[in-house]
Amino acid sequence: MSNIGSYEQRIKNFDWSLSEKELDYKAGDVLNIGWHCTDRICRQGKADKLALIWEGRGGKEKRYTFNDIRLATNTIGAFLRGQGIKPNERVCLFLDKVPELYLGFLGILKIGAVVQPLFSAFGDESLHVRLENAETAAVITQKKHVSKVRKIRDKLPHLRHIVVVDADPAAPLQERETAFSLEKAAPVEHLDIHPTSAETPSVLHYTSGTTGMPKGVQHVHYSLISQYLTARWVLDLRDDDIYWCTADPGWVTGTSYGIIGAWATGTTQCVLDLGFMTEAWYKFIEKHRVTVWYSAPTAIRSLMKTGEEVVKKYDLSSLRHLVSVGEPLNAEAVIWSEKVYGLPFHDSYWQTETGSIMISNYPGMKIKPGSMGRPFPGITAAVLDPNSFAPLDEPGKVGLIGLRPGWPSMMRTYWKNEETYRQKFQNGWYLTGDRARLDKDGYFWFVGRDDDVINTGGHLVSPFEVESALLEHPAVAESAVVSKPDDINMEVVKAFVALKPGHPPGADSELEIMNFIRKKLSPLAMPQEIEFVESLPKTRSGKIMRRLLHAREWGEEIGDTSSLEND
Ligand code: 6R9
Repeated sequence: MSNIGSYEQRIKNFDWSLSEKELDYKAGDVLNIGWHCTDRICRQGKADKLALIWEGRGGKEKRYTFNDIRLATNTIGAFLRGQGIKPNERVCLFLDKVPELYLGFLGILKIGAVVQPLFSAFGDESLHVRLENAETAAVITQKKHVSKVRKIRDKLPHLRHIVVVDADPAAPLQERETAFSLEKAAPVEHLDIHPTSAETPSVLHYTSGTTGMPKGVQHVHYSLISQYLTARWVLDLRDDDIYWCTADPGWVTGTSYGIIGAWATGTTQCVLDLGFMTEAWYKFIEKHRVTVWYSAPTAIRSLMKTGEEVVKKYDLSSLRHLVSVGEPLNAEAVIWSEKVYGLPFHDSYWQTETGSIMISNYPGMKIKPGSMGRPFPGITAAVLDPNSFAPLDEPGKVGLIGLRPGWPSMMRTYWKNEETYRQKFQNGWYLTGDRARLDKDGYFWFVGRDDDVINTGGHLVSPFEVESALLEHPAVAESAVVSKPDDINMEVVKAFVALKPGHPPGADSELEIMNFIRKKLSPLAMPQEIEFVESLPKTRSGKIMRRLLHAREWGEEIGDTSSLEND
């Protein structure tokens, strides 16, 4: 029996106080995510339970119990406090997926400071924009990344400390730099946790940059109430699970569920400090007996590309629940995973701004492949008319996904950008900027970003639909569909396609694939042009940067590309 039990029962009379009770929280209490994920779990008699199994390059492994992470987060917190970091100041984590990233995150929260996690692969310019905007007081980094910070530190008057977690005793540190070694520091048994409350700022996440300039999304400690319960009911985390969230904490999935959701529920989680590699991933699941796996469509598509044969080389029988987030999960991928792993991927939909899962497929609930599922209990989601912002009554109509504000993990503002924040609300709804349709059973079907839908001769074509169809073609490994200008139809469909090995690009392939789509969807949805590429531009969280391809087609400015994978 899953944690959520019956979805229908759960949505009746749902109240967030249910989650508050499970976390022993009452309005007005001190609420600190750092404490909840460590000290509280130890007090529940799980001090010796494994919290983190970490694997680095070359198979190097480290293990931490809940007591170990309680001590480590105390130690980091005390160190930062000793450096003069004050509550509410921003501390940036600019680290690979090393243990200090996960432990630093909670240590910063324990002293009431605000965590600003950034992808370690960011270049100095991307880093500069975000540190300047957040007026960040300290950056915690590794020696391999410190040169990027050195390059920009003179332009950052607020940056007082650059902390290097693996400083080389032989290489001298420079101005504002301090060495801190978690392994060598004396463990701090007792730390005065800063008495943060529900509305105290906690995490400042810069959005993935799929649209426009990066914005700092401000979350508060009360987000825990949503993150905890969604981890229990969507990820279905239980006491004996070995959980693997493949997301980097530079992305909200890696913090809400790769740190907070995992540890607030007292779950053992593993981390692999390595990019995507099919066989290394399967080996990791086999070795650690992973039971719950939270990943993203881009990874799933890559696994599909490597095929079924390789799956047979590994014992993946420990897996019991698979969940996906970040991009549309194509029906094809759900069917494929059911076939090869014996388990379907469950789609989940949310955003940096929402802080936790909003719409999802729940364990035990019927999956309609290609659908995102239904709203989490306590979440009111609707498909809105794009002009009146009133819910569309008729099922099947495409509109904007709106969410009724008021759930615990909703962003509180965009950092220093209240105006843009306010513009996200209309007629009492928070506008996600995504489009979907609702079916008669209350399932949401993603159509595209509000700015992605292709209007060809008055017919709306979803790039997602075309991409899904393209994936069903045996030669197609990956695709991105954008609009391109057209004299008669205003816009037509253009596809960028990466082919599987052994399938040569060329006019024949192009015609073949066009016909395939024409037959499968409609002549309108058929790409008028297919451009074959080696790979597609992606954000660090794996989203295809359609915006970039779109801008190229329309001869527009490309805008901020700081979160591009290959910049
Ligand atoms: C968690 C996260 C949010 C945007 C969102 C939407 C897209 C996320 C999706 C999905 C289709 C899903 N998105 N999950 N689209 N199906 N299951 O991804 O946050 O990086 O802020 O991105 O990603 O467009 O609006 P974030």
